[in-house]
Amino acid sequence: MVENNSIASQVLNSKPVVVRKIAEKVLALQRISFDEAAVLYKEADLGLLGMLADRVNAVKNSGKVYFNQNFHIEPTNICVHNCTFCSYRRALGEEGSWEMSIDDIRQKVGEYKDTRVTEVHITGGVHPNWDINYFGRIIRAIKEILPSIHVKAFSAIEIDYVIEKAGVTLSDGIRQLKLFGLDSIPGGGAEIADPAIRKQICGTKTSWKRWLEIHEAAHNEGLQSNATMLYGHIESYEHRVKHMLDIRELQDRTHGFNSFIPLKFKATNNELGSIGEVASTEDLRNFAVSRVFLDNFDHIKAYWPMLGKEQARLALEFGADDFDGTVDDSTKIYSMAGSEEQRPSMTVSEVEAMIRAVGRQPVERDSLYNSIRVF
Ligand code: V47
Repeated sequence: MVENNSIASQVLNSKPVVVRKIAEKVLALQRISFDEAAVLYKEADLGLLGMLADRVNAVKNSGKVYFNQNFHIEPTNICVHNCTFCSYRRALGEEGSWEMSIDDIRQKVGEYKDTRVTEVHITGGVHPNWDINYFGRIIRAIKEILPSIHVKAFSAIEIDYVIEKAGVTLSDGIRQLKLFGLDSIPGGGAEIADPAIRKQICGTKTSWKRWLEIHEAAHNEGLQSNATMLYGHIESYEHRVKHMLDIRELQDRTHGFNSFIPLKFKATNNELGSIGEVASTEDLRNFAVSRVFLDNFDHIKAYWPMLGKEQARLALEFGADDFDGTVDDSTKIYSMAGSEEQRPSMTVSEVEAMIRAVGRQPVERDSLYNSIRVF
C-alpha cells in the first residue's frame, strides 16, 4: 500500500527503520503491538503521528466529526475517595461541598424541557450516604420530565460503591440500574491501569480489574459505555499503552465501547498539581497514538471542556473524530482543575463552525452515534 503512495513513501523513507516499519503496518491497517505503540510514543515525530492517525481516522470516519446536544448533572462533589489529582472533591460537611436533592435534579432537568438536548451525562463524587435506590430515583426523576432523553450515568466507581452496598452481584446491580432507566455508562474513573501509579494518585479507588469487570458486565447486559485514560501525570508511556491494551482486549470481547477519551491531567487546585501539566504537543501525540493503537474503537473523543476549544479542534487533525457536546456550562470538574474553559458552553452553530474550519463535516449524533443531522 505504501509503495503505491509516493508522498507517504517519501515521508516514511526519511524515518528511522524501526519507526518506518510500524508506520507501514499502520498504513496497511494492521494492528500494532504493545512494543510498537511504545516506540511510536518515544520515537515518532509529531508530523508522522498526525499523518498516521489522520489516515486511520479517515478510513473509519470519512471526514465526519460527531457531536451531540447534551448537559451534565454533577449530583454531588462529596466523595469517600481522595484522589490526589482531583480538584473537585470535598468531604461531607466541608465548605464548598454540594449534594443535590431529587427536587434539585427535577429543577435542573426542567430547564431543558423545550430544548433539543438528547443526552444527560451524570457523574460526581461517591457520596457515603447514597445508594442504588437514590441513583434510581435520580434517573426516574429525569425521565419523568424528559422521557426520551438518553441517561449516560455514573462512572464505574460510583456503580461499584452502590452495588457493593446493595450486596448484589455485578450483573444484578447493573440490571437494576437498567430497569431504573440507565441507558449507558460514561468512561470516568479509569485513570491509569498500573496498580503502583493508581496507588499514588487514587489509592482507595476501585481497582483497574474491577473497572474492567464493571464495563464488561454492563456490555453483557446490553449497555454501551466509554473508556477514558488520565494521562500527563506520573505515568510512563508503557503505562499508557498497557491501559489501552486492556481496553482493546475488552473491546475485542464485547464491542461495547463507543468511544475512547484521553483526559489530560489539569494541575490547578489539587495535591498532585506541583508536577505541572504536559505540553500541548504531548496531547496531540497521545491522541494520535491512541487512534492508531485502538483499532477496534470507532471513535476518539476530544473533550473540549478539558482541553480547551482550540486544542480540541487541533486534536481533530490527530485522530479525534468526536467533539463531545454543547455542555451548556453544566460541569465543574475541569473548571475547578484550571481549564481555560471556565464556563464550558457552545451553541450548535459554534460547534458546527469549529468543525467546518478544519475542513470536516459536522454530524449531530445521538449517544450511540446514530446520526441525527448531517450539516
Ligand atoms: O475519572 C478529574 C478526570 C474523570 C481531573 O464518558 C481529571 O463521555 C484531569 O470521565 N485533571 C471524570 N482529569 C470525567 C469523565 C468524562 C469526561 C468527559 C466525557 C466522558 C464520557 C467522561 O475526570 C475522572 C478523572 O479521570 N479528572 N480530575 C484533573 N484534575
